[in-house]
Amino acid sequence: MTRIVTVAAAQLGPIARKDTRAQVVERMLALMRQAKSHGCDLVVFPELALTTFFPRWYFERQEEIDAFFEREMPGPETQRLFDAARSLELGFYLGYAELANEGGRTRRFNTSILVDKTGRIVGKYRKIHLPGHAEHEPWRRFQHLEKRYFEVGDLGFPAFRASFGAEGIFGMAICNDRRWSETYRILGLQAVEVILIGYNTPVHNPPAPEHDALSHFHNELVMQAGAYQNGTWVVGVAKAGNEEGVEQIGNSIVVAPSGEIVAACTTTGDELAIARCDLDLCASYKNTTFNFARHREPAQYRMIVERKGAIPPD
Ligand code: CDT
Repeated sequence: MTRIVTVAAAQLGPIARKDTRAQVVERMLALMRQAKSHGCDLVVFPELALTTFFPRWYFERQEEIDAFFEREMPGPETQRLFDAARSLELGFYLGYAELANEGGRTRRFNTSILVDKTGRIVGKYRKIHLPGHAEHEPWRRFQHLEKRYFEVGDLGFPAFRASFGAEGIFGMAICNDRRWSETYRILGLQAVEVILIGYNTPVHNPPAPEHDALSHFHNELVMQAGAYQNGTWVVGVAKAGNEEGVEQIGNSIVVAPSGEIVAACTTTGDELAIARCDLDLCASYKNTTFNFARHREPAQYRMIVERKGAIPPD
């Protein structure tokens, strides 16, 4: 049996601060049309895909910060993406900054949504692992103020049953989440078959410049391991290139449940990497080496953690 979902990792090159949402959406629509012409079912865009990566700057005025946020989804500029999903019969994953009003409180999250081929939102995720810092750190060449501008996501790591060419179980994560094994395992425990991940990763890591030369290696390492150890496809998609003076890795990839990279972008501009993902390949790993029901030993993990006095798992 084969369940094929043809996926496009839709990498975006740099987005300048002066670029409008309409200009960015136009670039995304071009990638969607291109993906359709290659027979794709699903297009995956990066984290915070509609604007420049604004946490690199320290802003004091809240209205300056809020200018980067979406108050509704779809909104006036993003409606065209939903219309294209419907007319092209092509799903998409979109990362954006979400401004929500919940319980009479304004809340800000680094969010992604999964939209099906009819233009309906079938899944939503709010980034949990926020990297960087909350206070202005002038010693850095550029800031990484996600801990200042966003709340920690409050939706957990939900998996969604959805259909993109074939029916499967889909999960989402955002950028720094991909470095954490918990991300993949929580989704893996829900039998996930495809994990979609958008990211913005600078080549230079101010607190640890000794890691800079390893940025591509670490990017591939975490997604390949996460895919293999959970028997799932992983689609990692970058906002790439020199954005407002900050060099960002591209290296967008599609990883098979074997852990092998089966498609990759080769530029740091707008580019598609396309892969025919057979969701039934997941079973070959989920039913053997990583048969969780048979081989995981959660009771033992709890005892080890408790004996060592570490924080016990929930
Ligand atoms: N956007 C985001 O989460 N970026 C972080 C930068 C951390 S520097 C290692 C990332 O994990 O890619």
